[in-house]
Amino acid sequence: MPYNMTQKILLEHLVEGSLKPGEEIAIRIDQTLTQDATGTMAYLQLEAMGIDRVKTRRSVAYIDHNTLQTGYENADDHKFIATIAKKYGIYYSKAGNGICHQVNLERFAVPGDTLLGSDSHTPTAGGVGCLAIGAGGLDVAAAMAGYPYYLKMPFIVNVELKGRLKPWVTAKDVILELLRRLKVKGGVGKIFEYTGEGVKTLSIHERATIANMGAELGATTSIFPSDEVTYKFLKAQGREGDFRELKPDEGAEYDEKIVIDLSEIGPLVALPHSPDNVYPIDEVKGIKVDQVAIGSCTNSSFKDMALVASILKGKTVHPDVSLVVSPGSRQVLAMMTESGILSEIISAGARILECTCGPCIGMGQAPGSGAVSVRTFNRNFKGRCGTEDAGVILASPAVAAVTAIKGVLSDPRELGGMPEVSEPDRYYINDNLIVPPNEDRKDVEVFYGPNIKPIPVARKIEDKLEGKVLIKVGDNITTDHIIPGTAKLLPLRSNIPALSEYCFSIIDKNFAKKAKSAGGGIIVGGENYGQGSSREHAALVPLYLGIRAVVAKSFARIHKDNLVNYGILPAVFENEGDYEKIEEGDHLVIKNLKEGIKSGRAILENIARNIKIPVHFDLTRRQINILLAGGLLNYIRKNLGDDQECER
Ligand code: MIC
Ligand code: SF4
Repeated sequence: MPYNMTQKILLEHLVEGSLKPGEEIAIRIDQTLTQDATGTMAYLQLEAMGIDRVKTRRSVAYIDHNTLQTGYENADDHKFIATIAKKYGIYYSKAGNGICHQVNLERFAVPGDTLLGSDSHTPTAGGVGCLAIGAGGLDVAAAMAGYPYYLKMPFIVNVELKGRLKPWVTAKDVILELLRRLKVKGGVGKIFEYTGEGVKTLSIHERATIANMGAELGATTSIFPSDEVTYKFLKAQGREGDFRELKPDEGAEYDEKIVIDLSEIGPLVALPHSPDNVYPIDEVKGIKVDQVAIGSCTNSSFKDMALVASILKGKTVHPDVSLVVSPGSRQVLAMMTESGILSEIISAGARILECTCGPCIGMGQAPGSGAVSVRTFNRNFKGRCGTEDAGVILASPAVAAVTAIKGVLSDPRELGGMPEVSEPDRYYINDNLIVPPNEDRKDVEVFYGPNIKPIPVARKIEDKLEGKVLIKVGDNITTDHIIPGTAKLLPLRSNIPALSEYCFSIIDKNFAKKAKSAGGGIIVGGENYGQGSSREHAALVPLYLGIRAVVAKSFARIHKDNLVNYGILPAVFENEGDYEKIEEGDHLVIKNLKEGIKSGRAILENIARNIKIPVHFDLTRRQINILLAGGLLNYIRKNLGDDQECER
């Protein structure tokens, strides 16, 4: 039988189940990655699993998010992660080495491998044909401990790329075109597999940009073939030994098909406050801009920087604009230095930042009040940049660079001919900021700073669930709404009690107070509740505040898994219109919940209005058992045992 690329990799890694869309499957995980904003929790959970060393072929802990050290917290967390890495046989990529997804692509991603990462943009590695999935920290800890990763078999969408991009049109515009067509929930429950003649016209970093922002579609992952372009890239990274060809078999089948003619796309931008609020540049150019930020795991490769430099060369950044540039990795920065493009960018007036996530997660460079910031990043949710009333516009590096010079949102095509920028034949290779696993791990003492507080313990589901509706929110609520990032709150990622004060603060500053005084309660949400980041803090903080259930029209994949992993019930309205029948302050009850969870359905009573509302639970058998056991950690401890560990 002919297989597509996803099926090939899944079959090679299948531990349980069959590849029928919607069925639960379990796959063996070859590699994991964590970053520092999700890593502390993931490693605390790994410790609780009582293993001696990681069971994966390779696990890497990156320091790239929480790098502003305005107090002791982030530095302490880094030391915790460094010592844990030593103890459990994990590679440790130090601060300054680069953003996890960029460094992973350069140094570790392998075609045909499975990778699980505690960051939603883990699919970036799909650029080299790796099946890379983002998950909550607890799921990643379980994978490090050797357990397989469970997921509902997604539908596989074939995106056929035809033709070739026109000058000044980039990979960013391709994924913005998909977001324009499908919207932020268009990819939920799906894997996007790219094929077609157009693929070979794209470099690995261009492919990675597209795979990266598949996360904004809500997709489980995105994957490209591994071909001669991949071989050339791996060889240039000194890793040709990792190459393996990957392509779909002749006649391979897909659940859906989308065709994109690359030559028909023009430069696009996403206006505030959603990555799917996409417009052709022609329709929106001229908007006055205060800040331009170039970087992030989406667009910070050497080629991106070289294109930016070619636009900035000999020019000066507009007097009203602050241009900040953060190269994706030290490899990129070193090559910018060697090639001279760094000085071109500096001469134009750019401010050079560390090779980290930086402004993308509001870790510095928050724009001024009411400011407009054009960014080559992947998310523009309200408040994410650190300034609640600022507006972030997502754009390609070409649009960003020309905008920085002109001071208004501009079309790079007005610059005339596009400079030729090619990928290097050899990248700068120096892994001295990656500490390899220690063979002698016995005497390693793990360092715990005073900011590390115990993780809240998941509760077992009770037969009668009741509570007050503490907040009712609309569609596409992101995990940035549930618990924001930014330089102020990220240092509290290992301190859930302190972090909990900010739950939903972007929507309702009194939420935490209300939740505490009510002794917990229920959240009501719209469609695609919990989209965006993988941060399990968006489940841990509500758990700490006593939230027992979220009732929504639909859920984003990673967040739903996180809720289940921490014993919070995700319930879905049987009839979407019933969303209107609940208001904040209503008292809700579900009786016979255990039976309801097992049968997949229950009745939610709105006591205040005397209305009965049918809800269902879209849970796999395993998720039902996790909820009944009181969360994943308890489930692993009680129900599995070492004999069920994934054999390698
Ligand atoms: C993000 O881009 O939102 C983050 C910060 O990288 C998150 C992880 C986190 O919240 O720590 C993600 O994408 O998963
Ligand atoms: Fe970092 Fe931004 Fe990428 Fe998240 S999206 S990993 S914050 S660069």
